[in-house]
Amino acid sequence: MTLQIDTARFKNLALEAHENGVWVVTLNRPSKRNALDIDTIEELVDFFSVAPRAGVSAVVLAGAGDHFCAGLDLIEHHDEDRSPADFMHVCLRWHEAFNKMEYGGVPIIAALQGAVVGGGLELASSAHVRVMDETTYFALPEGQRGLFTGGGATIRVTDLVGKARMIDMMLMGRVYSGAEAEEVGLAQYRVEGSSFDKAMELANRAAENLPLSNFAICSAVSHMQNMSAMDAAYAEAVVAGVVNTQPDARARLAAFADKSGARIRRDG
Ligand code: 1HE
Repeated sequence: MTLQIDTARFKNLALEAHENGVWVVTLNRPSKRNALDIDTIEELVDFFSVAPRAGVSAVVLAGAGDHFCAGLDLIEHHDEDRSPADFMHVCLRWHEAFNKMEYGGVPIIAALQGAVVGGGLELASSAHVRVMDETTYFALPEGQRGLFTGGGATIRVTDLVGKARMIDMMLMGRVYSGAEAEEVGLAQYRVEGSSFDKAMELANRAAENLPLSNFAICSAVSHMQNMSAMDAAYAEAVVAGVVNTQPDARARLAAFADKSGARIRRDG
């Protein structure tokens, strides 16, 4: 059963379907530096709930304008004057969206420019691959704003950079950019040109893999991180049992056997 994505329902996200089932999902409130209000979060939940069953082979996640994302919509948060319970529920919706991304099985490549801060970094860290350019910078300014991360940074950003750097980023408002940001693990690719073009190239490359392989890579690895080593090894065997015997893989294995399949070379 293949679901349809009703693009007309989306207002804060711009959606574009490209060839090979690659979709571009763009945060589209550049005048607000793509700050994440509750409507944007709900649209992310909607899109990433349907994408795995709608033939989406890969996603490029981008932000319109000069900045990827300024994090939580601070104006909405100020105006709503939320109770602790209200904000807990807001955070649970963020988790719903970001878990759908990380565990959904569809490769997500984030194209980052300008500010990737606060909740914007939480969003970016829910993607599977991050591409930065020379304008990109990362920070967690929550501490300075009298706030705390609520969209999964304590888990995902800590996974990327380690606990000591995470605490330093939050305490000091430390900003990472350039080679240093790449070295600490905030992005896997850094380009001089357009991060979007590179992200498209990577998304198209991932889309050449069989969908079931990509599903396993972009869900099983994350699930296994949450398991004991014994359980993860067992789950890996079960996933490999399903993926590595898929009928669609036979042609690729046959191509290796008859020597027409590509060999892995040092220069890629
Ligand atoms: C916003 C937001 C926002 C901009 N919420 N409206 N996040 C932050 O602490 C980042 C806050 N934003 C900034 O530091 C800067 O805006 C930027 C570095 C991202 C961009 O600077 P700049 O000079 O290009 O833009 P600007 O003039 O600051 O803002 C332009 C407009 O965007 C302006 O609106 P306008 O109607 O007055 O034109 C800003 O109000 C609006 N804007 N950022 C709402 N964040 C689940 S917990 C997560 C916790 C967090 O994410 S804490 C938030 C961290």
